[in-house]
Amino acid sequence: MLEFKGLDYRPVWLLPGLHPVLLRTRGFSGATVPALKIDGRRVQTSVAIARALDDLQPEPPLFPSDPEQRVEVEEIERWADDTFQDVPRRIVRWMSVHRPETREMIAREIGVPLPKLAAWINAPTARRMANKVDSNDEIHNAIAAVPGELDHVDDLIARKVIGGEVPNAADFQVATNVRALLTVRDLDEITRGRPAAELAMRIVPEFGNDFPAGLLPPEMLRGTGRS
Ligand SMILES: N[C@@H](CCC(=O)N[C@@H](CS)C(=O)NCC(=O)O)C(=O)O
Repeated sequence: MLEFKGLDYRPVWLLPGLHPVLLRTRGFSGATVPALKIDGRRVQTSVAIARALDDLQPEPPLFPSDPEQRVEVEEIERWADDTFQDVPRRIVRWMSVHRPETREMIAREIGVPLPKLAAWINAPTARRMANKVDSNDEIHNAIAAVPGELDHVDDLIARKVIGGEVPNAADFQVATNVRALLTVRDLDEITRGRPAAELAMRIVPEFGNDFPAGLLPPEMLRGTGRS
């Protein structure tokens, strides 16, 4: 969204899992990233950030000026933030607990010194993060939900509420979550070659490394083929 608006920014990467604490030490009151400092003011949650950026730099706008269209964009934004987001969240957090190599991959990717040790130290934190979103109980449901949620995204694109030439706030909220699912290569059969995937790659071409196939149990993937 910052790049869309042509705003200069300096990204700061925090070690996943430890980031809630690191955010506190930087004066943020909430525990989640993305977290933004704009001229000393702190803004958290992607929904609040979209609005803060529109206030700061109105052009190009993240929301349509037509009130009805704005309501529609805000509804999709809310769905992606409240509901859809839990799908990639649960899957990735499940892997970070049950597949320790994913913790090492992440540590290595963000350049933490001694990634093996960092992955080991981060185990209890990974469990806590997974528990926060009921990853253990919900992993089956989360995987089973992927085809339906992506069909819904394809449908929104077909209806042209998202996926237009100029992205809106809902595009960013939806596409980032689809992009997170694309990194889980076990889901390739469900995620690839559909409009949702194209949109995700257009909005977020770079998203860090993929999680290689073979991490999710095959029995959980059964029955999730193309609907
Ligand atoms: N759409 C989101 C995403 C927020 C989010 O869930 N971020 C995760 C990334 S791992 C987080 O920081 N979680 C910390 C926690 O749940 O304690 C937002 O509202 O900003």
